[in-house]
Amino acid sequence: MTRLLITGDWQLRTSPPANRMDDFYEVQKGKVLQVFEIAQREECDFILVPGDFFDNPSPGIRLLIDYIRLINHPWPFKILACFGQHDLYMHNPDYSTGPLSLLQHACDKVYIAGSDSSARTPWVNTPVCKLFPIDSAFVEADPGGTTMSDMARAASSGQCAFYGLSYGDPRMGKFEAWTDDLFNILLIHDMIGPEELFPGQEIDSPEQAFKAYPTFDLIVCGDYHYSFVYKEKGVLRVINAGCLVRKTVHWRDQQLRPAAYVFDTKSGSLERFELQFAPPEKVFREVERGATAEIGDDLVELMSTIDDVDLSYEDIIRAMVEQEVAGIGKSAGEVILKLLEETLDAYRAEGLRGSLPKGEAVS
Ligand SMILES: [Mn+2]
Repeated sequence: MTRLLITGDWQLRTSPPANRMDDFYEVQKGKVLQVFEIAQREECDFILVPGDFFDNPSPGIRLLIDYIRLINHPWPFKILACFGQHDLYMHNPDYSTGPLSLLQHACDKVYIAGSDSSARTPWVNTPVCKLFPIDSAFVEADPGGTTMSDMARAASSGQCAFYGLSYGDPRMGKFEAWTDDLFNILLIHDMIGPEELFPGQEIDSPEQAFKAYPTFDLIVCGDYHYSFVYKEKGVLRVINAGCLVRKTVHWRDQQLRPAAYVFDTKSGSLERFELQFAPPEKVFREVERGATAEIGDDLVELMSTIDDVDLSYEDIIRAMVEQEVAGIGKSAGEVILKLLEETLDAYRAEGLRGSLPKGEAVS
C-alpha cells in the first residue's frame, strides 16, 4: 500500500505577488507546513509536486535556507517532484542547475522523478531515476537503477513506480512506463486542463492526457493552476490539485480554494483536504480600474495570468486585436493603436510588475 499526498504548483517565492497585501512569504510557508502536517497525519509515504516547485529560478538564499530547514525536519515522508518552467533559468531545460537541484543536494527526502536516468544522473545524492519503486530499502540502497527482482518484490507488496516529465521533456504520447507490474504514476508539468484559460491557448484535456499515456495508472499534473479530477469508469486517472497559493487578481485565482489530495494506491480512495486560507478581500488589494474599463479589464485579466502561461505579449496582443476587429469592425490600424495605448496605460496603472514577457525571471 502506498499513500500519496498530491499537490499542484507550489511556486515558492520571496517577493509578494502584485496586489497581494498580506505577509505573503509567511503565509506561503504556512501553506507548505499545512501540507506537511496533513501528509504526516494521513501517514503518506510521498508528497508529489508536479513542477513549479519555485516561482522563479532565483528565489533567494533566505527562502532556500528556510525551506531546507523545514524539509529537513524529521518528517516521515519523502517529496517527489519534477521541473516546471518556473524552476528553470529562462525556461531552459537544464535540470542540473537551479533551486530544485539544490534542494536535492541539501535534503535527503527530496527526489526528482525523471524520464531518462542517463541524462540526469551525475549528481551526488540525487536519485534521479527512470523507475522509482517505493521500497525504501531499495531506494536508499540503489536509487539510480532497478532490476527485475526489485520490481517483482515491489509489485508483490503493492508498490508504485514513479516517472516524471518535466517542462521541456517530450510532449503528449511519446513516453511509456517501463513495466506493467507496478502501479505506474506519471508526474507531468504540462498544460492539461478541462478548459482553456484564454482564447487560443494550447491545452490538452484530461481525457486527452489519459489517452496519450495509456501505460500509466495515474497522471499527476502541474502547470494548470486550478484543480480537477478525471475518472474513467469510476477510477481516478488524471488529477491536478491546483496551486498552493493565489497569486493574481484574476477571478479564477480569487475563487481558488487551495487543497491537497490524499490517494491510496491500494484501495483507490481519494480524499480532498482544503488548506486554511483567508478570503480574497483580506489578502488582495482591490484593483482600481480606469475609464477605459472594458478593454482595460480584459487586458488586465489576461496579463494577470501571463507569468503562468507560455504566451508572449505578442500572442496576447494579437488575440486581443483579432477579438476587437471582429467585435467592432473598425480598421485594424485604429484598433491596434488604441489597444497598445490602453495596454500601456492599464499596465502602468495596475502596476502588474509580475507580468513580464515570457522567459524573464521575476525576482
Ligand atoms: Mn505554475
